[in-house]
Amino acid sequence: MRVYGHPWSINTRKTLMTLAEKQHKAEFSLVMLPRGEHKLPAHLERHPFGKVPVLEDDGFVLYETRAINRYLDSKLGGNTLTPVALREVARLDQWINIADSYFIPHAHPLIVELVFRRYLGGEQNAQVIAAGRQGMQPALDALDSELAARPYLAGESFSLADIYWMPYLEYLSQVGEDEPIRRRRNLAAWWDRISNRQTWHEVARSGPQPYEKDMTVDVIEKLYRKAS
Ligand SMILES: N[C@@H](CCC(=O)N[C@@H](CS)C(=O)NCC(=O)O)C(=O)O
Repeated sequence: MRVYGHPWSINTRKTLMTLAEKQHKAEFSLVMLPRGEHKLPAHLERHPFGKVPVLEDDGFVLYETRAINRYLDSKLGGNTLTPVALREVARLDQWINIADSYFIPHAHPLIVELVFRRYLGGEQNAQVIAAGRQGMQPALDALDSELAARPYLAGESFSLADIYWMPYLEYLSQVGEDEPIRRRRNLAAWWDRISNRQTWHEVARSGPQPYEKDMTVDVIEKLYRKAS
């Protein structure tokens, strides 16, 4: 089994976290997004839209993070990340859709400015930052009120829905944008609970990070290219 992706990529991290929870070590092939490798023919053959991650499993090639993670969860042992109960499955889908519709459209541009702008070139856009900060508040309110009722988004156990939110909250926390998380009690408790999982430390807190001072993209290339 092989994952094509980049260790800093938000969507790659969702898949790496799923694999970590399933206690499965896949091969990793670095796709250097900062060098545009995701738009080269070799990668477009795997993913016609030129994105990461892509999963390859014994000749079966799959792209789109949600589909990949569902596949991994069904196929592999380890923790079960999809509930069985009808209403918990519905909640899982609901919270992934809420992220897609009401959170990511605001949080992602904010993270691009605060974390990735320095690798993309150009100046930070203050308007995008302000709009992102403001725009993500209703989704954080909804999270906070929902998490008053249960420990995880789908129900009593950690699931693919929780994983879906993690990379955004991680980057926001690491660049000092954690006040909106901290001031919401249930959200803060949930974030502490899920981000302190050993698996998350392995996926998102070990190795070089894009928000570190003096970090360059070459560091990742040197580290992962020889392993690819
Ligand atoms: N809908 C896709 C989105 C994947 C995606 O946007 N990946 C980002 C990295 S987190 C990417 O490849 N960006 C490169 C680009 O858009 O050019 C999925 O869920 O896998």
